[in-house]
Amino acid sequence: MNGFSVIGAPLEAGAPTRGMEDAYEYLTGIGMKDVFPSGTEFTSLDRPFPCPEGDSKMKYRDEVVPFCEELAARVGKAVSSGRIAFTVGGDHAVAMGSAAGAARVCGHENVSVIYIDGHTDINTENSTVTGYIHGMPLASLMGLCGEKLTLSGAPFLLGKNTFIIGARSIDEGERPILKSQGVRVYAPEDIIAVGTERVARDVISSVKTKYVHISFDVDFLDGGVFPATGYRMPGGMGIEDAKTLLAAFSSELNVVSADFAEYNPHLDRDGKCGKESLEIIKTFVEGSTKNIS
Ligand SMILES: [Mn+2]
Repeated sequence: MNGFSVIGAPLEAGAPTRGMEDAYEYLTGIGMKDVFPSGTEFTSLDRPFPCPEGDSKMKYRDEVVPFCEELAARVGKAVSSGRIAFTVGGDHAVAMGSAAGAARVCGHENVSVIYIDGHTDINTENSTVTGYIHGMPLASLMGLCGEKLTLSGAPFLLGKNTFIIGARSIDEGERPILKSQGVRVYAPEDIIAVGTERVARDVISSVKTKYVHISFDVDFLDGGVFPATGYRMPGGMGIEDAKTLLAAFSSELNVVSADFAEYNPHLDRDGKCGKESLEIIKTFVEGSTKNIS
């Protein structure tokens, strides 16, 4: 790869809470551009035009899906020109678009997704409890959702190339999907048992594809450590764990695109989580820079 394209993805219709839409603008305001090397492109998608909630099993589908199509096109364009596409969400439904964009360029059987998240995000419109699309991006990418929740050209991802790290909230309806697709899941207790570095090694040696997409949701972090997100949950990991994983993956794998999702600056009263977000992003950038020529 020869540089970075940072893409703002101001989407919040995929989630029940408001405010993630402003993350790109907020992080830019506190110095995100300084975290990336000179020559980095910075662009943002426009906010989606508000649509009615619609089908209760795929809320705001008419807002989320076209937005993700556009994001996929932007990410695809960056990756095909040799740039690492770094998507700043937005709610985690953005992964439906960003990973699809990478897979369209690289080939769906050639991309692994490392999904660092407190949830497994593999619901379909049939299994969902909440109806919000940010709980469905992995299922959509694998082509397990119906036509209305599927971007053109799917499937974009195989279960055997999918690794979820940090999940501690798994819906009953997601368990059979994870199992049948052969997705590997590392819960916080699995990480604590062997250490974060060991989990990083294990995932790196298990990746069999030429290309990798990394998707980071801030609710991987413990809700007490990082409260600036809509779904605060206890039992999560720490900032250092996030850095350890991102440093290892970005420097040792051929990462073509990545997401940073679900940071909500409106819930960040003292600005601490914003600063930590930049630290986490910086770790990824420094690791990836080793692979840039
Ligand atoms: Mn998520």
